[in-house]
Amino acid sequence: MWRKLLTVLSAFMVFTGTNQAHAEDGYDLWLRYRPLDSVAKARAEPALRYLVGPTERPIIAAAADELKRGLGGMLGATPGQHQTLDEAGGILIATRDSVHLEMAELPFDRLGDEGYLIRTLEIGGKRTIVIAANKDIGALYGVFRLLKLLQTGQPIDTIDIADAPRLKLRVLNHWDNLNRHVERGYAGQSIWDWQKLPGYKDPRYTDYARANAAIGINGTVLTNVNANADILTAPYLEKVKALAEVFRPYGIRVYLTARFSAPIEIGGLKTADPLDPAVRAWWRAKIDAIYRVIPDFGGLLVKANSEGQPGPADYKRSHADGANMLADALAPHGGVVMWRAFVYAAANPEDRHKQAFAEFQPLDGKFRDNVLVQVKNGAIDFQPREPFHPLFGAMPKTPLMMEFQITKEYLGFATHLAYLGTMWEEVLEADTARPRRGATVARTIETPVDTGAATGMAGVANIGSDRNWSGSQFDQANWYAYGRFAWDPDAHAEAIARDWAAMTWGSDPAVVTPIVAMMMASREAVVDYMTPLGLGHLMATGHHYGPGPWVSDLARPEWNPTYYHKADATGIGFDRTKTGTNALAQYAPEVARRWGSPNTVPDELLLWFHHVSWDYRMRSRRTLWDEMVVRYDAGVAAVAAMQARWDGLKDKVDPQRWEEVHSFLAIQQDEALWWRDASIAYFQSISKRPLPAGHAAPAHDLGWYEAIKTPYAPGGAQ
Ligand code: GCW
Repeated sequence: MWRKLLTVLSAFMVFTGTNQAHAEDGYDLWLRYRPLDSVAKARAEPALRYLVGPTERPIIAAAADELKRGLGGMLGATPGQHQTLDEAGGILIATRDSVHLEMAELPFDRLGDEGYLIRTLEIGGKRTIVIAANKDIGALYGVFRLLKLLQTGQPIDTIDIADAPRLKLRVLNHWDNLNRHVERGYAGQSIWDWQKLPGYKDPRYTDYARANAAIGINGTVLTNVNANADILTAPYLEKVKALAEVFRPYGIRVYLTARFSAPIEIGGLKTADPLDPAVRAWWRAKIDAIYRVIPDFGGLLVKANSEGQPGPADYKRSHADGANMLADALAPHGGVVMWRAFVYAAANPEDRHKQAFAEFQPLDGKFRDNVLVQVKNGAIDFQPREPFHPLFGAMPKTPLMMEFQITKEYLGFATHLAYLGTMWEEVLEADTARPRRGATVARTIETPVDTGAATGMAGVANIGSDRNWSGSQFDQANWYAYGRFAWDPDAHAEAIARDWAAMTWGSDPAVVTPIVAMMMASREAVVDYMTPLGLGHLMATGHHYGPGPWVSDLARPEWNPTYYHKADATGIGFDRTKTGTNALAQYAPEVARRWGSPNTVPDELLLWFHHVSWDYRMRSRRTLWDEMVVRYDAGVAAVAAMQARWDGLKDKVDPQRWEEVHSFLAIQQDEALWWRDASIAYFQSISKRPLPAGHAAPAHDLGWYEAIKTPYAPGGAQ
């Protein structure tokens, strides 16, 4: 068989030339491909002398290109192209239908449409690395995996890996407006330069696609959920088409947001009622038109009847009525609707925590097969810590898609180092206990509701026009980790951090170990200095930059921090037990029981579910008030510890990126202190308790903190 394999091959490359080192600004993300050290290089080189693959296919061509680029960078030579593979070994990229693999008996059935395997085989006494998949996209993912092995310093002498994604839809949500403002974006403008599209396809779009394909992302929603109907007009669809063409060789489909009132705004109709035949016909025609322009269009994402967005409730119709109308129009083309469950209503006095569940859970089973309900990880809004959303596990007949926020709207924007992998892992491994114990959130989103039904995860992107893409070097890790969790919701944050650190900063353990330590402690530090012990939503108004726990005068009650912490002379916290709003009843009885008593709820969620006395005895034996102060200080101290670790890396990483991180950590230190001082000053004005011994008084009085205004903080809603 291998004779055949070795003869009918379309292209391969040998190495010539050298790789140029260049200054580091973070642009290369996890695709840096810097030269390997001499030992790793010597180990890798013999096996990698040749590269083979059917490069007439666009995705395979992209895979071959990437391999060439990666090996060229890491081994210090550029592969050249040849027509046949000789007996010297090499890399074969192939799909199941390839004649080269006819006799190989590889376990393709386990790989699905997007999985791959990588195996080292002896051919003529030489090593050949076979990257094989059912479809081309699997081969591309396999190439990225092989490159990762090299980047992270793994041996490649004998490889035997088979991997496949656990979720079907792994998409980014860009909250990008057509004027290039990015809502909750802290990394510059939108990378979509609509003005120059379709005429100019910025090379950056290709790099975006490469970076995403490297972590398995297979879809991107280009536009903000606070939607503008213009994106659905013919001129914009031509622009979207241009982007779709760039992304296609990387297995990435484009999706758009649909403004529910588009039939009125761009269609000239009088209504957008989803049961009105003219409205239905309008959407059908619009969606047919989209597919004529973009045949592999992914589908639509909708935010309806939330925060002022139009929706089916405007016509007294349900979310299912609205979603199903779009789903019916998309179904003939294989498209999906991602319908967001992030809804809460101005007029509804009910605990905001309960509103999405109350509205959506009764609709279980009422959505078409090609609808996914997209649920934020928690019931409020991407706080530094929230319990998992009670909808997970509670809608067994409806595909529920996880929505994470990669951009750090509530976690200090770009300058606070906060690795979100630990937060996502915490949510994904939480036990919903539905229908029985052990049904983690990960399990509920991974398990299709029927054979072949859609599954998915969405991440609100932190990508912008900044040279480093994400606003800071470390925020790249959140984009990276998101992709890894979307591929495998049972993945581990620490292993992901390790890979990212090695690929981004260098695989030397003296670099990786302290960086991973910084990352793993970082999110808890933010929780501690902003919202310890289950507090949440205490950020300043509108932009959410800085502390605002005192704010109580906003039009809607649930926009006010005081609504969330409910501090008064007796104590602090939101009673969501039976004596309060009973939001706990939306969880499985086992979960509700555990969280329903201050004695059994973890400290981390105490004030989320309970209003407790300032003098309540914590597990630490400290009073609640003392414990709060201790936590604020622990958060600030954790930032100082990150600074010390980073200082120790000064000579071990490149100067430009080191300086940037160093400066950002100093900003974070100042702001952590600001949060700590402002919060203590405010809560002490209510608790009237002294600070525990050894903990300093805030630098200023409460009025000083309340007077701080930052109207130009970036990323606001527009
Ligand atoms: O987190 C909040 C943000 C809004 C956002 C909204 C949502 C896009 O503050 O900016 O709007 O959630 O998720 O729809």
